[in-house]
Amino acid sequence: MSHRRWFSETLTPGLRLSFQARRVLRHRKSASHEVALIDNEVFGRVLLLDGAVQLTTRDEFVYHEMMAHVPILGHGSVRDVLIVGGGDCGLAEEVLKHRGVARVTQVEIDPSVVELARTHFADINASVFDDPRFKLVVADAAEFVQRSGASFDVALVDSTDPLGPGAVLFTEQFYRDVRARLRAGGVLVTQNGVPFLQEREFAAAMRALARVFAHVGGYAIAVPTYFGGHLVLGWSTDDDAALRLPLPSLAARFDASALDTRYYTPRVHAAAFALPRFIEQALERAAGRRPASPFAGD
Ligand code: AG3
Repeated sequence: MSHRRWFSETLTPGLRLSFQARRVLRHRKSASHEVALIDNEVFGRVLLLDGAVQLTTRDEFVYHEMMAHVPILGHGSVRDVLIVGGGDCGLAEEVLKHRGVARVTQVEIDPSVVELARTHFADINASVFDDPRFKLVVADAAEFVQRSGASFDVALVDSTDPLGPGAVLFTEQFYRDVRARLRAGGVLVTQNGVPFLQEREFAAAMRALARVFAHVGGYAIAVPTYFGGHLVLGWSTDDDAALRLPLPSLAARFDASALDTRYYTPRVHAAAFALPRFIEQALERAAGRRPASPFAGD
């Protein structure tokens, strides 16, 4: 019999996804979150914020590669990237692998998450802290995008789910303020949860995005510890050129980037926009139009 403690994701009423802790590395309330960091036999280090899994050492590559490389390679000439949230800095690491990226501004509300990740997720973020292109701003991102005069080619919202401090990052006003910070051809990618379990939240966010941007779509990824099936990353832009890029051009960009990936490939990039029907329909209903997609003309 083991007496090791179990930690649970409690995001969905009626369900618990539990991880046994070989070690509890941190469990306390910060100013904005209940933070739990444990070491688990299967997934390695597991970070939970307010009872929702944020990342694990074992499967973080899926989410971080797909959130970074799909918009950056699709856009093709990204210089300035805004990251909203992303306190573990695993996303910044993927973004900074692109040599053409000149500056990454990351706006995170909770510095204790950054400090914790710096100690315990060094294998996925150590390079970020020595990179002169990386700038961390400790602030509420909703306020930051309202008052900042900076411009970005890509904005990535690496948020928690729409509860607590993260809720403001799913509002129409926030999306309008982000849009105002994007250059022509700019793309916003958002964390939009697992539609199978979070259909209402997914639809609400897509509805808000569709009120703000000319083209709204999404692409699906499979992250083992985001329970409930595909997680969708939202894709919003006023210029859908990046979606119409032929696969051979994308493949050429990928080769030129010399990225060493474990999930992302140009084919996976294109295919991820082929959404399972229930997700595509939910998106279409919410947006009031067909999702922006490389397959939109099919
Ligand atoms: N933040 C997004 C986690 C979303 C999980 N939600 C869910 N399973 N419904 C990830 C932080 C990684 N940098």
